[in-house]
Amino acid sequence: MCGQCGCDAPAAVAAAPRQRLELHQGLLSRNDRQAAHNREHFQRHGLRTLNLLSAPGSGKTALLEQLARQWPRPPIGVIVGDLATDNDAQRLQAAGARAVQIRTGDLCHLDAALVDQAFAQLNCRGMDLLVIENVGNLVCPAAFDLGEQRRVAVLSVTEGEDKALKYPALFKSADAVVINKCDLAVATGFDRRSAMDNLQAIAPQAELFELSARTGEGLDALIRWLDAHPA
Ligand SMILES: Nc1nc2c(ncn2[C@@H]2O[C@H](COP(=O)(O)OP(=O)(O)OP(=O)(O)O)[C@@H](O)[C@H]2O)c(=O)[nH]1
Ligand SMILES: [Zn+2]
Ligand SMILES: [Zn+2]
Ligand SMILES: [Zn+2]
Repeated sequence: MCGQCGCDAPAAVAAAPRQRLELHQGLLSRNDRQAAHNREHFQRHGLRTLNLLSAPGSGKTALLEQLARQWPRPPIGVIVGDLATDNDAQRLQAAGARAVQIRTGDLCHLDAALVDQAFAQLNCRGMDLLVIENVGNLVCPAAFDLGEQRRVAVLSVTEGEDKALKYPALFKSADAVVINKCDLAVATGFDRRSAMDNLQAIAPQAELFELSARTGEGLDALIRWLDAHPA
């Protein structure tokens, strides 16, 4: 895990519980100020903004490749965080998105300051949708507001039905949950009813979309939801 969210900072580890709490709260309040700045910045540019979160490999980039092709007013913008490679930005650019990669090194989530730096590199003229693809991780990204309007969590059928129960903070903070890889649901024996019950128990506020980023089936409903919420 990383130092910035406090999960393994030496000072945090050595500190007494109360000091550890204060260190963590200090980091988050600094992030919240930067996030408020980002939010104003995005609004001035007339951008709808999403923070896309999931475990590694759930299909965030695959979903955005389809969205880049099908969004009614292309191009979309993407800020994408990964520990070590530019692979996702290259895939997204090939799909027609304007993509900026943030290489986080050993940092296991994006924070608002990293997003602000990346946004400065993005040409957002003529763009009305900006998606921030977070680092694949179901834990600490949930604690960091990036200045987005909405959060979308992705859960793929290959991960099992209980992820919302195991990682409630992320799912509780989501405005929408995408169940991805539905083309594999039968092959993996995905228990749809159980997954829906778990999501309903943890995240009753979230809109649900079932789709396949591979085939594009079901993406139209997500696009309608995004389109219905202006910047
Ligand atoms: N069958 C199937 N495969 C999918 C689907 N969506 C993604 N995949 C595959 O799943 C793998 C991971 O997809 P990515 O889009 O790289 O996942 P990601 O969430 O962006 O991964 P990280 O950025 O590493 O966290 C790739 O091999 C994709 O082709 C889907 O809907 N169906
Ligand atoms: Zn990705
Ligand atoms: Zn972290
Ligand atoms: Zn700024």
